[in-house]
Amino acid sequence: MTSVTAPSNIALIKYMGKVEGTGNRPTNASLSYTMNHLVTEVSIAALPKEATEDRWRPLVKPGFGAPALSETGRAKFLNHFRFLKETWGVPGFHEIASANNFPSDCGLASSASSFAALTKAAARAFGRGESAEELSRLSRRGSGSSCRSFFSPWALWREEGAESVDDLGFGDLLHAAVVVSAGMKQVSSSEAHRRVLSSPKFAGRPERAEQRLRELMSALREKNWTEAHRVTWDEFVDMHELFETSQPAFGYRNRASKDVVDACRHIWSFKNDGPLVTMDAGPNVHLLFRPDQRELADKMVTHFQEKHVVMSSWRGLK
Ligand code: 2P0
Repeated sequence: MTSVTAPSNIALIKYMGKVEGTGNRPTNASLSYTMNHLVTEVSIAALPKEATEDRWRPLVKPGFGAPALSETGRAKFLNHFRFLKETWGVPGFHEIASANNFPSDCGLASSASSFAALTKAAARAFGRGESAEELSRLSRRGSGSSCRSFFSPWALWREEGAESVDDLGFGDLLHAAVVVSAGMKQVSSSEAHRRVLSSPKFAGRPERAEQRLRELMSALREKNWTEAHRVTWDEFVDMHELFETSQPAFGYRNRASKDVVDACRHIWSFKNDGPLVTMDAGPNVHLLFRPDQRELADKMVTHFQEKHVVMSSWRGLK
């Protein structure tokens, strides 16, 4: 049996919108920070010769919880495994077990860590020697955002697969996710990718994202945190406005998300400093702090914990 883990990642420049019919090729490049504290573990074991199909089960391991995989989610996961076996000419059927080290019902369950871990585990189980870049390209076929989970701390995904970016400043950041809602999403990410194409605001979206990517990478290289904050903020608002102007419109932001985001804006307005703030395709709010902002990070986490669960890279789940 082979077991491996892979981390999740949070995009600061978002993958939102696919070039149709191309196996998760994005309409714009994206840049993410790897959340090495939030991982999926996948194990793969060969089934006896009589087996007629691959199957999935929850992995049981202390500190890990099984992802709440829907029927569609399970099929997507097993389809990706079949794709990998076909690509590598691997015969037979297997049992895949997976679990996350973060609660699966906390609204952070991202497909990124699961598909990256599955791709890595399959490569290990079948004795493959592909590079991280090649595994990233293969993983993209299963779920786009997973291709960025092969590199740390920063990953840049332009088209086929992601690559490492080494010269962005500030070192290891502190990550906190303010979990304002743990419910299942009404609109899946895959559906969101389809629907945003119908928004009138999608016109010019790839250009806006590419422009922000250049601005964010320059800001991080030049250690301009304020500019990195501005660009990151504009980008998540742009993505959520696409959702909210799609046809039919949908949205993930709720009152609690707005309160958390407003509190961050308030901090920035009186301190001229604060965390990078972003939101994924969901209601929860992600914060990234520089290592020297530890005191502020602790204060903000303590404050948000009065009402919400906060998962942080330096204090764990509270
Ligand atoms: C991202 N998201 O860049 C963006 C921002 C959500 C918001 O990638 O259909 O699960 O499996 O390729 O990767 C979520 O979409 O979509 C996502 P598929 P995926 O992280």
